Amino acid sequence: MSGRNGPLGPKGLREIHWGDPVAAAHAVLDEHLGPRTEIARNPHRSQAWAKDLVRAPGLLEPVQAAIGPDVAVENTFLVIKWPGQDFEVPWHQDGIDDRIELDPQRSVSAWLALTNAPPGSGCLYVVPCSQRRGYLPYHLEDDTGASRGRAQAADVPDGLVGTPLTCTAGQGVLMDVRLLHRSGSNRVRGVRIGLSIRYVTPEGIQMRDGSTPKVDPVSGTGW
Ligand SMILES: O=C(O)CCC(=O)C(=O)O
Repeated sequence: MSGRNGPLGPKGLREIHWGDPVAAAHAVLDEHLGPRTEIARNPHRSQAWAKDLVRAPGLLEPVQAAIGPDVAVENTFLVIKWPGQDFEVPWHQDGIDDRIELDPQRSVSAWLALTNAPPGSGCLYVVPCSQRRGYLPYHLEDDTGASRGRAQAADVPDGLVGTPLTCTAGQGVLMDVRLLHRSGSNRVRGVRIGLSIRYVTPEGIQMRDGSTPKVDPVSGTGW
């Protein structure tokens, strides 16, 4: 299960069906009526729908199968892409930035489709097997970018397209925290809502800025 491949095997990703998206999508749309594209950090700390979602059995079971029974959420990141706006998330790896470094054997990242995410909707693009190269050099996206200060992989070949991960609402993907991925702008008619979640186990997180880790345990007894 481990080694250079990481806990999700050679491709570094696993498609999942996490559950019923209807309640979560309605709750998000009640707050984010559009048409402006928005991001919200850590909704699992304040929103009932997100607290429930990070514990959904259809999600937790594959997460625990990958990294073990003691699981906490390190952060969540909600992206609501309304059509017709430029909003791209550049190539990056979820497990590293100036603040943290996640142990790839003891962490996993999830991306969940709360609405359909067909081709052209701003779905994720991934580079399967890229986790095998480990953490790559990065720089921080400037304040004007969609990622607002998040790490952006440096030295990615020009024109790298990646493999589109199209999902229907209720599907998603678990990713190795070293897997290179990005997303594009939404050019279809409907809104595209996605929730990213970083799961860690005890000792799976190292702070690079000297701060104390802040995690929200969701399962197990090791906390
Ligand atoms: O939802 C998106 O478009 C991209 C999210 C993402 O890549 C992330 O949060 O790491």
